[in-house]
Amino acid sequence: MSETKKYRVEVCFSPEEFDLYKQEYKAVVAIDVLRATTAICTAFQHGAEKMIPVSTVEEARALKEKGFLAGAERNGQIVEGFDFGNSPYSYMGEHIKGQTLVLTTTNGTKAINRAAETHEVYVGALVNLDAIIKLLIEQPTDVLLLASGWQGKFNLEDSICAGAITEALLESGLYMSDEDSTIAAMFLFKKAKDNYFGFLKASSHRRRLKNLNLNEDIKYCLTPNQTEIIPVYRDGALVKL
Ligand code: 3SL
Repeated sequence: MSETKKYRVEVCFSPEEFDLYKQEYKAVVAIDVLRATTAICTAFQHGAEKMIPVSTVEEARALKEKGFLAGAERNGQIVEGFDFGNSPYSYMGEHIKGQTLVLTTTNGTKAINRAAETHEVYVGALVNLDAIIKLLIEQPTDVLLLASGWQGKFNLEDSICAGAITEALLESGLYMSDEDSTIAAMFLFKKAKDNYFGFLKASSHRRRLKNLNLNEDIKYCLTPNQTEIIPVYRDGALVKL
């Protein structure tokens, strides 16, 4: 009796480790819960047409000079001269509707661009958690969940989100996993799922954003399932799937 093939889901804790994982997967979900991928999902929910994720401030500035609305964040703060930083609240409202936006952030846009060199890339966050899970169950594929981390290092919030996706995919019976990083992400999710805000209290990025008076951003970013939109990378820009 032949066993049905299972698809593979694994978690990569940082873009720095991406090369160790990247060969085996057809798709990547890039995750930066605080705040880049949340802000991106929010912009599409508020009518953005496209978003061009760029890795450097210089690239963003060059596109801004060509007339694009552009967001730039470094170390949690708006880079001088840009229209927005990375707060999801900046990406809500009429000014977003129909726009092609440019965005550069400390980690999130770099993770997206890194993965997009070789893979189909979806943008995931807690705000579109169930939509990502539904997509990967309805259209199963070998998928790597790529946490953006912080400056190449592990972070808790992206790992928890990756753990939530993994648990649902494994429960579907369509997927298997093999890596300890994936098991660890699921453990973290199980511990955190009843109170993300409380669980992340001591986390480095929550503290960093709190010190910048961005507690409302944190609450928004940690509230699951606010949109069904899944941004996908196509030809140099993110669009709605
Ligand atoms: O690292 C990133 O890409 C950002 O999301 C960091 S911040 O939340 O805007 O500080």
